[in-house]
Amino acid sequence: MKNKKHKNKVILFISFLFITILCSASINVSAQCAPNPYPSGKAGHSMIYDTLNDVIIVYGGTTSFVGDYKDHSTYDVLAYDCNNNNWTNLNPIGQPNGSSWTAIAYDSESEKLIQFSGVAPDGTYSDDTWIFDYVTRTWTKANPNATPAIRHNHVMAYDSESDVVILHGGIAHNEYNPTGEYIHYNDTWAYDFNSDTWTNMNPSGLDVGLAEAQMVYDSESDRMIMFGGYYTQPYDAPGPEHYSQETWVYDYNSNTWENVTTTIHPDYRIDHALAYDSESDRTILIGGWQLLANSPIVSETWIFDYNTQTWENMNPSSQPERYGHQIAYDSESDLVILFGGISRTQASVPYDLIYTYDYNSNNWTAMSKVLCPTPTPTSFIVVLPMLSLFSILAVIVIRRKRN
Ligand SMILES: [Ca+2]
Ligand SMILES: [Ca+2]
Ligand SMILES: [Ca+2]
Ligand SMILES: [Ca+2]
Repeated sequence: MKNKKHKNKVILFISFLFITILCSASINVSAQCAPNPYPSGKAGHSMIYDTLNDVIIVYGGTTSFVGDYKDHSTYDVLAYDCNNNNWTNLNPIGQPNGSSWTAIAYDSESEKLIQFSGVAPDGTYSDDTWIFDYVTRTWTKANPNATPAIRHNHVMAYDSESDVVILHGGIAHNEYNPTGEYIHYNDTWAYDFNSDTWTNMNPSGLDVGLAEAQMVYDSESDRMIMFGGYYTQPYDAPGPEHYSQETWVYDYNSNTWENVTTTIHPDYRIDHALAYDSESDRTILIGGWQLLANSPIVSETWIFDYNTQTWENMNPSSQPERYGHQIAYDSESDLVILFGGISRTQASVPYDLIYTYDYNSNNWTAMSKVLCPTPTPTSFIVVLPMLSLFSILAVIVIRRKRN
């Protein structure tokens, strides 16, 4: 009888202990947290939204402008899930040559990320085309017969109606040109992943090449929307004539560029960011750098509607001041996600916080930087009192049964 009572006590205590462990474990599982250490801030990185896997993919970029930015270049491939405010370092197999000021696009039909050229950490370029697969986390070098020339600060976006990636412009450093000048490209190319083919489109309408512009695809209108950038080197030459404050629209089907002129539009700029909000059918422009202005780093949120051919300055109540950042539109969450870039107050180490913008409410939100807890003695602060509480309860229950 005494043995049976003792057995009951032991079973009861083990049950409470088991429940306690389960409870404390479920606290950790449900916590929304970022990998610890949190990813470094970046500038000159590339960013797209992967529609199939509902994640923002961040590639490359530099983590610091102290000394030569190239010394701080990374080949990181990071995935950000806005629903859980969670980062994952994908630690891919293989790596392209270009890591900073390169361009990527997401082919949603083939479920592949396409990357072309850009600057490597040793300052070299290549005309490689690389393909990233999110599922296998693998980079594979494509082998097209012809490619665009080496370059950086070009733009790329994916035309989902025609299933091709469109590339425009960019520049290449003087060491690749016998005359010692920067090479400024005014070409437009199309890449088809399925046939691994680059085609020089030789379109009509745009006779200047733009570097450090931004371009997105308006899927409702089936048009590429490009804004800003500069025409000629050097990029920091005096005079606004170097800079574009034009809105250029490319139609792959008719192979034409169109200059959309509007009375109200953003001022000239480089290193701004564009994204296309498909739910609202609007192109969103954030920030940028106006070298010749009194406040060169821009804090602005503009909206372009190709259907009505109008720009609107949204003037939200608060917004991040940025350049060298990137934005991408998470269509599942209907939010624009901003990552990285620098400002007047943070000029050498890029920002690592995520901001979201909702066009429908015209509202910017800074996401909290909640780190996953590391397994330190501090976790016992939670577990120990819970254990003690359950032990006391167990003793009370056993004593009541005994009486
Ligand atoms: Ca494709
Ligand atoms: Ca449209
Ligand atoms: Ca929207
Ligand atoms: Ca989402």
